[in-house]
Amino acid sequence: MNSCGILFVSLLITTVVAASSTPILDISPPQWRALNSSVGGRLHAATPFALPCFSKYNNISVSVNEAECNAIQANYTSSEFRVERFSANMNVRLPCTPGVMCIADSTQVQYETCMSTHSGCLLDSANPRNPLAIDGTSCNQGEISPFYVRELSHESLINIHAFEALRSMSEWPVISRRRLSSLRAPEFLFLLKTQATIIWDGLVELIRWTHNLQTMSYHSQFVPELCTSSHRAITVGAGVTFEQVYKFADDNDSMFVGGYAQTIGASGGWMMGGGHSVLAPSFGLGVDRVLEIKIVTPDGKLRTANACQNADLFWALRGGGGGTFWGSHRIHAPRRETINMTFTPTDTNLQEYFEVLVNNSAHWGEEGWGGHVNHAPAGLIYVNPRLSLAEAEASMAQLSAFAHANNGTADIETLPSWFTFFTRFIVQVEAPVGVPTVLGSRLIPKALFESDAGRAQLVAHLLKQTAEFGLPYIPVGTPIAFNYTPGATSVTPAWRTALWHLTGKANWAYNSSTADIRTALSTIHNFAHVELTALAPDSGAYMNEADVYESNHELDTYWGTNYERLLAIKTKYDPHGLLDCWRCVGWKGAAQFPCYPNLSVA
Ligand SMILES: *[C@@H]1O[C@H](CO)[C@@H](O)[C@H](O)[C@H]1NC(C)=O
Ligand SMILES: *[C@@H]1O[C@H](CO)[C@@H](O)[C@H](O)[C@H]1NC(C)=O
Ligand SMILES: *[C@@H]1O[C@H](CO)[C@@H](O)[C@H](O)[C@H]1NC(C)=O
Ligand SMILES: *[C@@H]1O[C@H](CO)[C@@H](O)[C@H](O)[C@H]1NC(C)=O
Ligand SMILES: *[C@@H]1O[C@H](CO)[C@@H](O)[C@H](O)[C@H]1NC(C)=O
Ligand SMILES: *[C@@H]1O[C@H](CO)[C@@H](O)[C@H](O)[C@H]1NC(C)=O
Ligand SMILES: *[C@@H]1O[C@H](CO)[C@@H](O)[C@H](O)[C@H]1NC(C)=O
Ligand SMILES: *[C@@H]1O[C@H](CO)[C@@H](O)[C@H](O)[C@H]1NC(C)=O
Ligand SMILES: CC(=O)N[C@H]1CO[C@H](CO)[C@@H](O)[C@@H]1O
Repeated sequence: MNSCGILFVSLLITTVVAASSTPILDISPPQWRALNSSVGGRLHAATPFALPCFSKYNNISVSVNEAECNAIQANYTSSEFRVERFSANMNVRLPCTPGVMCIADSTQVQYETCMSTHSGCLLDSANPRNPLAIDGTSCNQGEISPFYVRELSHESLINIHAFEALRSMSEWPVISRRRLSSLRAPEFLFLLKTQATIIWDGLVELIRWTHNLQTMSYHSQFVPELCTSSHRAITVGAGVTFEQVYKFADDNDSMFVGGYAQTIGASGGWMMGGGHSVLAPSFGLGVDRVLEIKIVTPDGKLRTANACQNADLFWALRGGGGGTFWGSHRIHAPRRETINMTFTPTDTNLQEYFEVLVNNSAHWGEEGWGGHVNHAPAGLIYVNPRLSLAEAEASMAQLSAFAHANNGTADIETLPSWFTFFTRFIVQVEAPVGVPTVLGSRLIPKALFESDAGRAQLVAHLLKQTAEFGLPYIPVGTPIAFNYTPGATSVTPAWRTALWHLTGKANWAYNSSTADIRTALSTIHNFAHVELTALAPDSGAYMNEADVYESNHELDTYWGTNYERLLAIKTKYDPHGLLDCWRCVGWKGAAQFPCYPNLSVA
C-alpha cells in the first residue's frame, strides 16, 4: 500500500472510536486547524460517496445506513444525483479542471479510488445493487480528499490568510504528496482533494457555489471593465450548469454556446480547457465567447481579466485549463436546422457509411454543421444555425440517401430554439455516469478530409477503430467556420484547423484488478498516442478529453506553441507554486501522483 492509504488510516484510527455511523477525521494537525479557522470553521471531513452501504470503512466496523444506501444505489449512475455530492465523481474530466495551469482529470469515477493500489469504495455501476461489491468488502477512502470547505463567501476567499494556511499545509510532509483541488458539487465550494490535482481550481471553485454566483444576468450591452465596445452577453457563475443557462438564455431569446451535458458548469473547466460545442463551427469555442472573467488568484487577489486589463491572465484562462467563477459570455439568437440520422450497420455498409461521412465533412464544417456521430444507435445528430431547411436538405442529400438505402431514417427539421434542441437531443441521451472510464482523443485536421489519400487513410482508420473498439463516437464541434483572430486564446492552435475530435474509450469494472486497469489505460494511451498520432501527427488534442498519459503533453498535444507563455503566466500569478496537477502547465512530475499507475511497469 502506498502512502496515500497510510495517511488515512493513521488519521482515522483516533476518530472512529468517538464517531457514530460516519467516522470523522481527526483535525488535530495544526495546519488543518489553521486552515479551518481561516475559512471560518467551514472545513468538513469527506467520506466516500458509497460509504453508507458498507459495514467497514478503512477496515474498521461502521454501521450501514439502509435508507441512504438505497438512494445511492437507485441513483448511482445519475449525474444530477452525483453533482450534489462532494465525493461522487462523473464520467467526464471537465468540470473539475484545475487552475490556469491544469487539466481536469479527477472527475471520472476511477479517481474516487487509488488506481495503482485499487483502494476505493465503488459499487458495481452495471448493477448498483450487486451485493458482491459490498459484502465483506471494506470501503476505503481511495483518493477522496479527507477535507473540503463549503459555503464560503467570496469575501472570505479573498483573504490572504487562507492562502497562507494552504501554503503552509503544502509544506506538511504528508500533505505534500497530495494535491488540493476541488469539484463542482453545488453545496461544496472548496475541497481538498487528493485526487491528482491542485489548489487553483479549489481556490476558484471556492466561490463557485456561493449565493451570488448561482445567479445569472442578461446584458443587452455588456461593456467589459475598462473597455469601450459593448456586446449582448450573459454573466454566469461557475456554479451554473448548462441546463440552467440554456433555459435562461432561451427566456431572453438567446442561445448560449455550451457543452453537451446537463450538469457541467458553464464557466468552469469546460470553458477553460477550450469548450467544444456543437455550435462551435459557427460561433467558436467556449474560450472564443468569453468577454470577461473574474477570478481569485493564488496571491489572494480578486482580479478582473478581459481584453483591456490583466490581458495575460485572460489569455491564459482561455485554454490553459482551470475553474473560474464569473464569466461573461457573448450570446446569439440564430435559427437551427437539425438532422437526426440512423441506419443499421452491417459488415457490408460500414465502409460506404464512413466514406459518406469523410467525403462530406469538409463542406459540412464550412456550412456550420456541428454535432455528434453516435455509436448507439448508429448514425448522427447534427445542428446548423446558418442554413435554411432547403439548404440543409441539399447539404445532407448523400447521407439521407445512404440512410434510406440502409434501413435507416434521416429526419431534417427546423427547431424553434436551441433549448428545444437541448431538451430533445441532449438531456435524454446523456450518458450514465459512475462507470470507470478512460478517454483518449485527437483533433483531426480538415486537410486530411481534403485529399483522396487523406480520405482513404481516415476511412481505413475508422474501420480499424470499429473493429477494435466498436463504432466510434465523434464529437464534431471544432471552430472551423468561426472567424478567429490568431493568438487570441491559449488553446492549442490545432483547434482552428481541425474538423473532428476523434475519441476512443475503455471501461472497467468496479472490481477489475490493477493489472486490468493498467491494460485499459495502456490500450487507450496506445490508441491516442500511437494510432491517432500517426493519422494526424502535427495536430493536438482537446486537453479536457485527451489521453492522460500523453507524453508530448506540454508543447505539442495540449497547448502547441502556447506552452511557454502559459508557463510564464502561471509563474507570475502563482509564484509559490501552490497549484499543481497531473500533466498541467508547470506540473511537478509523476512522483507527486502515486495513484496514477506507472504504465512502464510490466
Ligand atoms: C472546523 O471548525 C468548526 C468550528 O470550530 C468545527 O465545528 C468543525 O468541526 C471543524 N472542522 C473539522 C473538519 O474538524
Ligand atoms: C485492510 O485489511 C487488509 C487485510 O487485512 C489489508 O491488506 C489492507 O491493507 C487493510 N487496509 C487498510 C486501509 O488498512
Ligand atoms: C434517488 O432514487 C430514488 C428511487 O428511484 C428516488 O425516489 C429519489 O428521488 C432519487 N433522488 C434522490 C435525491 O434521492
Ligand atoms: C431495421 O432497423 C430496425 C430498427 O433500427 C431493426 O430493428 C431491424 O432489425 C432492422 N432490419 C434489418 C433487416 O436490418
Ligand atoms: C432519431 O431518430 C430515430 C429513428 O427514427 C428515433 O428512434 C429517435 O428517437 C430520434 N431521436 C430523437 C431525439 O428524436
Ligand atoms: C468518397 O471519395 C472517394 C475519393 O476520395 C471516392 O473514391 C469514393 O467513391 C467516395 N465515396 C462515396 C461513398 O461517395
Ligand atoms: C468481479 O465481480 C463479479 C461479480 O460481481 C465476478 O463475477 C467477477 O469474477 C469479479 N472479477 C474479479 C476480477 O474479481
Ligand atoms: C515507471 O517505471 C519505470 C520502469 O520501472 C521507471 O523507470 C520509471 O521511473 C517509473 N516512473 C515513475 C514516475 O515512477
Ligand atoms: C431582458 C429580459 O428579457 N430579461 C429576462 C431574461 O430571463 C430572465 C429569466 O427568465 C427574466 O427574469 C428576465 O426578465
